[in-house]
Amino acid sequence: MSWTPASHQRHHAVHPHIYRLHFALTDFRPARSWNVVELPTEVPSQFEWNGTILSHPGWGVLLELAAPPDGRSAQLSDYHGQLLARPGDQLPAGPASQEIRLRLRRDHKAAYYGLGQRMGPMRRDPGSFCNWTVDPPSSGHHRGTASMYQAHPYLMLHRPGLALGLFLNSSWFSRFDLGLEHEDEIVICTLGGEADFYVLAAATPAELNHQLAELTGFPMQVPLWSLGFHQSRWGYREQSEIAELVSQFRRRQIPLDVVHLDIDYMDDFRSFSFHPERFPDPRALAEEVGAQGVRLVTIIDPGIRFDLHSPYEVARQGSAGGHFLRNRDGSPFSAYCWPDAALFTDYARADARHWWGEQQGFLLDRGIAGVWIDMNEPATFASPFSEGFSSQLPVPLGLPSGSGDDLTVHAEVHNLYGHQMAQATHQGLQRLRPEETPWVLTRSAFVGTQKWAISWMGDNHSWWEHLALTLPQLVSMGLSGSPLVGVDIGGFFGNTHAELFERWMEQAVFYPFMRNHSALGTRAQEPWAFGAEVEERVRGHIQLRYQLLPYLQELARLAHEQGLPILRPLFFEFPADPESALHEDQAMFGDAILIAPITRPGHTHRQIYFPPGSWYDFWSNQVVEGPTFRVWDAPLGKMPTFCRGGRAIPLDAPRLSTQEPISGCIWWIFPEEGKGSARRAGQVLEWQDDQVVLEPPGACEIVIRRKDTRISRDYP
Ligand code: MIG
Repeated sequence: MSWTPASHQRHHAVHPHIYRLHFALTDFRPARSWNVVELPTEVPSQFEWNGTILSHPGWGVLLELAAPPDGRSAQLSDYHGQLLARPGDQLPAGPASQEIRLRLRRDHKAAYYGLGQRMGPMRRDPGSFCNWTVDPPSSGHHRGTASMYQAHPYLMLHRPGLALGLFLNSSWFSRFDLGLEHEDEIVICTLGGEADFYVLAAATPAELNHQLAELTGFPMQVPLWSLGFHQSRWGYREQSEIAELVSQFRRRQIPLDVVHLDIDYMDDFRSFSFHPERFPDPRALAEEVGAQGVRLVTIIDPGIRFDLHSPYEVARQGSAGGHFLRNRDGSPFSAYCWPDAALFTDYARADARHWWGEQQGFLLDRGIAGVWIDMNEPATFASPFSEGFSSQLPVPLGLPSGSGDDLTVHAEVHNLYGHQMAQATHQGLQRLRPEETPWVLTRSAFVGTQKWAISWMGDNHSWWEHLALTLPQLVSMGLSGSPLVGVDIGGFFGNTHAELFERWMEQAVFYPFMRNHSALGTRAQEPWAFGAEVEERVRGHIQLRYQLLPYLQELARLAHEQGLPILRPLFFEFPADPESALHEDQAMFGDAILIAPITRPGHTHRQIYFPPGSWYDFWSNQVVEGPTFRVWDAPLGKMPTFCRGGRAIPLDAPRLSTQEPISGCIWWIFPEEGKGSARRAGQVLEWQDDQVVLEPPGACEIVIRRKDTRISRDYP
């Protein structure tokens, strides 16, 4: 039975385990150059689609339509009170305002996850979510914030034995309603008049993540230095302040690999400029900190100062080359941001992306190691910042963007603005400095951005609540195909304080991206800002990060080669254990380390769920046999951390920077019956009972941490 006319639906497999279901209200349009799907060809498969039900002999019914796809004409203004478009702005006629709606039966035996960067619980149903990139209000995002900086129209469903992915390949505004509109339905709507679904079926979450990476891109490779500790702050105003900051780290023997320069370094907020007095010689600065093992990263904003008459060439060149967005009448489109009136690169055009990529040469010539791209939702404002507080004024939905066959309106590429800016930046770095792995950090992103950039979760607050929601947020990013993520340690807005900062630092040891960052005018939060005792413990946390680098590096490799998350929800590792689905205040760091952070003031112990298996306390070697619950001590400085029986973990001796040689390393084996293996770059460890083989031999000490031994803070 088929409800929609055959000419308005297409269906075929693109991978033995990925089936494409594509519906159109009227005609299908040709694929776009920015299509993020990387599997174009049709392949044989065992999927069966009968017009209503998609099934597979391995799993039975995967998805069932509750009603025929239908359409209506729609407008876009706000969503659950959040501003998405300029007041009064209209979606242009045609596909832009055609909403197509699909109603699927909700699987009450399953839990729904994914949907990328959100503020609520990891388990998404019941709930309502939209995909539209915004810079949320600085008063603080919270559980009710419908839209964040990134958009991921990717839903995951899990029930024992099945991990199902549903990627809606639409860059237009879309929304997913999980059981709120109709208790028994999943309702998915998108503008653009076409619903192009990829249904991914796998036996385990790990296989599903691999397939998602095959479909939308494998996470980028990251250089080792980027896995070290990053120090940042909005408000480091002088070159000398940066040099002093780095010497402080060194004097205090605190490991550090990267310092970020926020907008303070720019000359009047011009992207690709340094302030002539405050940052007179960036190259000398890069060399000075480089000699201490530290690299510099600079922030870059997409808004280019609308300044065609000064010696600043970027705006002139970009205009002359036709690389900026233009109004319908051909005049330059301009909006307010940090440099007041600004021009915006049209990243949907390949030539504009190339031009933008070339601009990175300015930074590379000055010894900058990586690029941090911000405000790329894009965030645009109603009046100049120089005149005081300004409210947001989104880019008009009908603004032309793209070129040739891909000429379209902003509404189609809005969600891709950060994604394509990341692509342009990454490819520029690659072209200009092919001998080094590019490193780009982005705020806005879409599905597929993982190929071009890592990301942070934007402007959080120094609130316990924001610390608590970090784990669910980061593991959800990993489930959605973006494993390389972190949040501002200590909180961005607001003033942090000793206890919150410490608890944040001890959790952040396990973030794929570990950066301390805070807003202009807030209390200092460098590792020594809270006195000697806190500094001592915080140094220990950063040292632990450096000791774990060989393990983390291996996780980054698995992310790059297999699409695996680095921080994983418990159910990812224990998909057959229903209890593991319930504890989002714990996570797995890879497959071998369980963390159970403290995220509340004053608490010095907590309940921990131990999934099936043996769990060795990292600090004492006390062993717990799961599945079980325990109440565990968690004094400051000893966040509950456990190693999984049957696994091995490589640790390096602490060092101050990844540029220093490794002075010693150790393999900890946590025995369980039978055999196991583990690797670190250049080395494989295999064991069977007491027989241990290290290949190549000799490089690291091997310690079997037996169940009956006790240790105390036993760093190599
Ligand atoms: O309007 O560059 O999320 O990390 O410090 C604020 C200043 C602009 C927002 C980023 C934040 C950064 C800040 N930026």
